[in-house]
Amino acid sequence: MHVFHELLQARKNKGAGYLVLIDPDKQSLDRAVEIAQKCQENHVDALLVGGSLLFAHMFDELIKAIKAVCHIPVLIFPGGTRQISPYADAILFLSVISSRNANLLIGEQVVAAPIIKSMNLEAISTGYMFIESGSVTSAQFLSGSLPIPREKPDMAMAHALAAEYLGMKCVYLEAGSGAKLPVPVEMIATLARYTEIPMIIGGGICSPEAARERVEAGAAFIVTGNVLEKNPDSGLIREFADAVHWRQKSD
Ligand code: 1GP
Repeated sequence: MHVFHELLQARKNKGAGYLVLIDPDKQSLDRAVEIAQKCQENHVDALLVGGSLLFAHMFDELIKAIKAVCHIPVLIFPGGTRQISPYADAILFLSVISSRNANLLIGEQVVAAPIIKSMNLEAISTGYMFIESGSVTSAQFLSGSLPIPREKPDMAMAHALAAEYLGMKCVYLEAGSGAKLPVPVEMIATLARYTEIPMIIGGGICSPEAARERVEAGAAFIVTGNVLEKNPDSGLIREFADAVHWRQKSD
């Protein structure tokens, strides 16, 4: 079964899906594998691997090591064309639709596409948009683009609708890793009213309650990164999973 289809099934059965981001630059390989294992044991639906930069020379090794101990899907969440690996199950094929920089909209994708094809990786077409989150995040800074203002849900909705009409499979509203403020609930609710493609919401989500509020507003998938890097506690992972999987009570 294709990874995207599997994720949509998880969403259908559980209400929403819970994804955990593992940034290779934020911890050692061993610790990353340990977090991945805990995620699998505590009902995380899939892992994202990637980061804004990539200092660590262990991208392939990390994914291989995770795949050796985890059967949940591992998706690449690339900060650039250096972050492509044949060992992953799929890649979020991002186009930064909140930007007006042609390179981020189509240039990087043209470089990456033949590599992805040669690796036979599943590419999940994703409209990626930065949402203002209280301060400039690494991803926003590196992209050199302005985020969508947080008090303008209609602006985000128009971008998501454009992504849908362009045939993208999902949109990703990104407040940025470690964001002061997560994507506003009202913005998610507006998108849910007008668009049909699934919404991935990430950046600055620090509590199960914040995750749940966003799911209730219409998020299809919730991503957390920092909160578990700081405290990779199995109980906390399970609380997040339970909050996101509102249709299913965990055992
Ligand atoms: C995923 O970048 C985020 O979109 C992860 O953000 O590290 O703030 O959870 P946090």
